[in-house]
Amino acid sequence: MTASIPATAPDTAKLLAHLAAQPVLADRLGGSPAQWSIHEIGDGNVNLVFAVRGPAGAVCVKQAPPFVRVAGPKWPLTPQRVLFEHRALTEHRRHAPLYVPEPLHVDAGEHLLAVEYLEGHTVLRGGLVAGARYPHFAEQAARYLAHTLFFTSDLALPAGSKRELAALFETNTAMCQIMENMVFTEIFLPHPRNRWTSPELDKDVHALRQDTEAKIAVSRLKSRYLSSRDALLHGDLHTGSIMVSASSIAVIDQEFACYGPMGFDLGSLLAHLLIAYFAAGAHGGDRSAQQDWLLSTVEQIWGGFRTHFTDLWHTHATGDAYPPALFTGTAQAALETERQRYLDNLFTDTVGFCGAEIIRRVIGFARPADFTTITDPARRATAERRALALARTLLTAPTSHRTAADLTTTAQDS
Ligand code: SR1
Ligand code: MG
Repeated sequence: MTASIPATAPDTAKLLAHLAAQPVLADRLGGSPAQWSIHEIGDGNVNLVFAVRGPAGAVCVKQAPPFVRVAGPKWPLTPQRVLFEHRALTEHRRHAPLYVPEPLHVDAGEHLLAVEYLEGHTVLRGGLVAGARYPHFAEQAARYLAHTLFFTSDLALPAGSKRELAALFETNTAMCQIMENMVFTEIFLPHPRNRWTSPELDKDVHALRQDTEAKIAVSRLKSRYLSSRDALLHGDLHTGSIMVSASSIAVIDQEFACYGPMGFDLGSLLAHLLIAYFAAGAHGGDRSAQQDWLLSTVEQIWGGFRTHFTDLWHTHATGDAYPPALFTGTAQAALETERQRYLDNLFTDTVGFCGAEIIRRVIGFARPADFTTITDPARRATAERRALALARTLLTAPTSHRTAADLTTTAQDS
């Protein structure tokens, strides 16, 4: 991001006083507030994030200003977003406790959320930009996705519980609107928030604005995002929303959580791994081993997700969709065929959403550090143009990608 951070000095003394009044936080930090330290550590676009340390431990505190952090007060945004994040953390942690941090405290009035401090973890995107690989990441991400999406869907939840849960997220309107505008609409228009590598990509951006086939395809996906209530999504699952260590991952930043199409989360994560793949080729030095790992990670995430999701459907089909009572005896084979058709359709959705997310990260407001840290504009534009070429193909021809290997082959050929 090149936008400047507004000069709003956070009132850290007030924040510490608030934390001190919460026994769960005061106990975790230990000692007295005079012994606590507080540092702003956030690098995201939307909120302030603080590391608070005491003699006994640390907590991570997120504070939502009533505007978008990197834009300042000229872009107001509801500070109630921390409530939706807390709800999603709580729900997703029930289903994937190994991969979702513990929420410790939320305060609607102060617009702050405290979660466990993830000692020894760094933001995945930062690691990828530095050239790192994480051998366990694909398996952990696949399990996280399978568990959070399956257990919040109609395959696992009785209809009444599912509707009640979905209703808790139905009014995360302001955050969903950001996605509706930024992912599916603004980038195809001459919107003032759009940014790209100019003048190198000017013609590409102009071509996209005239690209009716792409606009139909992205509008079809927007309609899915607006109308689907398939599962509780993270809603913004990029590599800046995942903390990693050598052996574990923790998925953070659930403020965009909503019920929606499962392919939105899957496609977003794959998009950012592919963005890292293209960027790695332009950072300088030999990054071929990392690039191979990134493509293999894309394939392993989809493959692992498909396996785990199918297994859960076999073992935990406690929801009202596909009632097991209808599929006894020989009908079980037909149900198995239907499961595979369901997952094939989900992959088609995933491919399309992946394309949409890549495009908006090349020419939209929230450009990722993978690209923006490439200092040579010509090299950056080459990487971004390859990403755009892949993205357009995914967006307009999702069904010609039947497997994750098809997807990575198209990436290599782009
Ligand atoms: C207001 S900017 C919104 C984007 O930045 C965040 O990092 C999210 O990814 C979101 O899409
Ligand atoms: Mg975020």
